[in-house]
Amino acid sequence: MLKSVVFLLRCNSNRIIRDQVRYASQALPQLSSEKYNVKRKQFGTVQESDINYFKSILSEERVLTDENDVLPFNIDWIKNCRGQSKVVLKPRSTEEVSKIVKYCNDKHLAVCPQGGNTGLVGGSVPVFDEVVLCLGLLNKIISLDEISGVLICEAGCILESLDTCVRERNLIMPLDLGAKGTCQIGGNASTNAGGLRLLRYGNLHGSILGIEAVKADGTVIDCLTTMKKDNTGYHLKHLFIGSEGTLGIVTKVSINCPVLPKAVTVGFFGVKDFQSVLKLYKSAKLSLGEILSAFEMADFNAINSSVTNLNLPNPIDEYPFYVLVETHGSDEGHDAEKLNRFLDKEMESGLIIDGTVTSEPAKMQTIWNLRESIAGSSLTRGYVFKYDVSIPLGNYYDLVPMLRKKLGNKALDVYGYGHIGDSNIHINIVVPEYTKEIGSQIEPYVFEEVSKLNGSISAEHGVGFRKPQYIHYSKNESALDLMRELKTLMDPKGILNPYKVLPEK
Ligand code: FAD
Ligand code: 2HG
Ligand code: ZN
Repeated sequence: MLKSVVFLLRCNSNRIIRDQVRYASQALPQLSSEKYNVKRKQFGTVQESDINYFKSILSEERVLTDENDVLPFNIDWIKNCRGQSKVVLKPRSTEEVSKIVKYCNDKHLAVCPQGGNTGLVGGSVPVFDEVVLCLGLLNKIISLDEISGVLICEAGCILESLDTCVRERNLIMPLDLGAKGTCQIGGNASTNAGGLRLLRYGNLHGSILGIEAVKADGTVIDCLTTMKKDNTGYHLKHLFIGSEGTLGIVTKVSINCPVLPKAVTVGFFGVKDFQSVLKLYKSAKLSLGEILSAFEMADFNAINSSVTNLNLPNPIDEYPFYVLVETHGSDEGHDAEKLNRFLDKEMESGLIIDGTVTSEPAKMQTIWNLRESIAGSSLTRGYVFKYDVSIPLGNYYDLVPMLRKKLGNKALDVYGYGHIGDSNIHINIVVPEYTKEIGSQIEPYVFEEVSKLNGSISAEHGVGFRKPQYIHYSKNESALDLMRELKTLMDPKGILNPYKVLPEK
């Protein structure tokens, strides 16, 4: 039976955001414009008359202008970028978003859309004085069809809250990531977020069935279909998925939710070298088949970073590499048996040196925490250069030892971890502090090497503010020209998220 639920989600991540803000105000990052030597484009500057207009459509309390209130919206999650916006707007509906964007377009005011501000490439914060368009109050679930599994919701819904909600109806969200408690579905759509189970549930170009978005001139594009099949002309939703707020503001999505697995099992294994990780991946696909839902790898330094910096327990001994395998299936005994059989087989073959398999929720959570916490584990040690690349599996790990050798003791730590099933490795380089000198030893070197290996310089986090000048390593000039033509068509004045994604000609 078709069931429709209309209710409001409460934002359960305020605490996380506030903690981050307190830290940010203690140690303000350098202004992005100075750090990266960027020139302001010829946009208008927000005037008092503009603020009055915004207050007239949103009401006083949803227009932030106090410096302290605005500050957290100017700083990104890794505290690498800092913008200089003077105003944050908090619309509550598509109509309000449309009015704001139309007004900004008419007045030539630049706009920076912001979701949960967990992006890792500086795309979510302004560079200069762009108006910050905070989507967090567009947080209503509009409907959930329990039979088809199609959820329709507003862009500001927090991923974890959506997951909690659909779980009550025996469904799950098709994506999961370490930032789930703060990131928003509109931000996920706009970055085409990958995450921990892409291997099983596919990427958002497939899971997102429809999108409602607001163009730069304020036009609302309603492509919010709930149909899995819709071949009526151009597939416009894809323009907004992964375009990082440069082509439009995502206001609603319809998304296909898989069924809640009755049985979940997690294995955590110690492995002697990277070749064994690859062999194990092949073997896991053969042994576990359709129940394999995640295959993650992390080197010793990555796991050690969670263990030593965050005091998290490691359920097994220390090994050069670790592999996390998860299954989603329908029969607990059956799935655990399959995973145990895989463990026994590969312990005997020597691919797995040590391991643990569990279906107990608390134990599974401990293992996932260890993996998901790696991203934030070194942030208190200094500055972390983060690379998010995809490389064909045979060469997947090559860059980590190369970077260790190249940087020597200039780096406090270099580690690699990631989503093997997606050929996506995250390389984190921890240095005492950011300097241009160390930056120039790493970039463009990393991107050149990725390009030589036929990889992508951005597998899942996007291009944002940090990588437009390197996008040519993964996109040729004719592709970039088409991107520019699309941008001009959809946002002729270039007000949406300037300085991001597209390189200067
Ligand atoms: P924001 O950071 O606010 O914005 C990201 C970009 O999207 C910006 O360019 C912004 O302008 C734009 N944007 C946001 N909302 C909208 C909207 N409604 N309309 C138009 N544009 C919009 N990413 C992965 O892909 N996989 C992972 O496994 C993963 N793990 C992470 C773990 C941690 C601990 C952290 C901090 C980040 C991780 N990320 C990961 C990166 C990040 O969480 C994702 O990119 C996420 O999708 C961003 O969502 P957000 O709501 O925070 O968006
Ligand atoms: C992950 O897979 C994220 O944990 C974050 O994509 C990666 O911070 C990173 O480098
Ligand atoms: Zn990732």
